[in-house]
Amino acid sequence: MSATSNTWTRETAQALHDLPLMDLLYRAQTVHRENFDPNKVQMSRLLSIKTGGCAEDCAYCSQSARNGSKLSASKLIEVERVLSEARKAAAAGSTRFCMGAAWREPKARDMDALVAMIQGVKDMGMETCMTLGMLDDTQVVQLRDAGLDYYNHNIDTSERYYPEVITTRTFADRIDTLNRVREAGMKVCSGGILGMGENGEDRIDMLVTLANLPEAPDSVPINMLMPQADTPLADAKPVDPIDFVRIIALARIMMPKSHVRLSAGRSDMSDEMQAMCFFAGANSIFAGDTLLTAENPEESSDAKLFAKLGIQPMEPDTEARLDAAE
Ligand code: SAM
Ligand code: DTB
Ligand code: SF4
Repeated sequence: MSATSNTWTRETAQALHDLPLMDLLYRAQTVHRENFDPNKVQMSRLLSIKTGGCAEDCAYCSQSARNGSKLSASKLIEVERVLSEARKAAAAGSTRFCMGAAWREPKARDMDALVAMIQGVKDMGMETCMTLGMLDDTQVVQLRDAGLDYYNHNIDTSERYYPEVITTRTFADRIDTLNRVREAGMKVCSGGILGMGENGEDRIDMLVTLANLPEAPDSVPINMLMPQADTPLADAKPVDPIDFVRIIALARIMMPKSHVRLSAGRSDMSDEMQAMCFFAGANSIFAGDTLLTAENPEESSDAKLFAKLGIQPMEPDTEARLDAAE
C-alpha cells in the first residue's frame, strides 16, 4: 500500500515544482531510487472492451456521444476476444492488462461478462485493471471478488478546472468512486491529463488532491492530451515538454511509493523527453500500438528505446518495490 503524508499544500508543492530543474530532477531521482529499481519500467496493455457512444461529456474524449465524434458505439465485446488479446499482451511482455469501457457506469447486466474477463486474464498470470466509469457499492464488491487488482478512475484535473472539462459528473463523484474502490480493498489507479488549457496551479492542485487521498493511489497515470478531432479540445495548445517533466518529477516526490505512469501522448514525445520522464521518476507505460482509440508507439520502437536506455520491463507488482520483501 502506498503511504501518504496527507499534508501536502499547494505552497509546498509549488516550491518544489519551481526549483531549478536540475535540483528538482535530482530530488525526484533520489526519491525514486529509495523506492524502486530505477532501471525497471512496468508495462500495461490497454484494450477497449466497449468503444464509443459514451453518455458523459468529457471535452478531451473521442468516445463521448456528446462530442459529435464519428466513432460508432460498439457493444461490450465477447469474453473470448478479450482473452485472446490478453494472451498476445502477455506473450509480448505486459504484466498488467487494463480493460476500458466508454460507460458512465457499468450496468447490472454487464457484470457477469466483466467477472469472466477478470478471471480469464488472471488465470494467465497477469494483473488485471479495469476502467468502467463510476461504481456503486455492489459493483466494487463484485469486481473485487472476481479478483480485480486495479481500478482506474482519473480525477483528470484540479477541482477548480474540472467543470470546464466535464459537466455530466462532478469531481466529488469521482472521489466517491475512488474511496469505494479503496475501501473494497482494490488498488487505486488515478491521475489526470495535462494540456487541456489548465494553468500551472491546476496541475499542482491535481497532484495535491491525489497525494492527500486517504492513501495515495498505487498508480498515477499522467496523460498528455492527445487532441481528438471533433472534440472541444481539438485545438488545445500543446504542453511544454519541460513543464510536463516537472509534473512527473513532482508526482514522484509527492507520491514516492506509487507507480507514476507516462500514459497517453508518448507517440508525440521524443526519445529524449521520455528518457527525462523516466529520470524524473516515471516507471510505468502503456505498451502496444493502440491505447483505447488513439495511437501509441509500436512495441518495436519501445523495445529499441528501452534497449538504448538500459531499461527492463518490471515484474508484477509484488516484486517491483524495494520494500516489497519487508
Ligand atoms: N470511461 C471511463 C472513465 O472515463 O472513467 C474509462 C475510460 S477513459 C477514456 C480513461 C481516461 O483516459 C480519462 O479519464 C482520461 O484521463 C484519459 N483520456 C481519455 N482521452 C484522452 C485523450 N484524448 N488524451 C489524453 N488522455 C485521455
Ligand atoms: C489513463 O489514464 N489513460 C488511459 C487509461 N487511463 C485508460 C487511456 C488513454 C486514452 C487515450 C485516448 C484514447 O485512446 O482514446
Ligand atoms: Fe466516457 Fe470515459 Fe470518454 Fe468520459 S473519458 S467520455 S467517461 S469514455
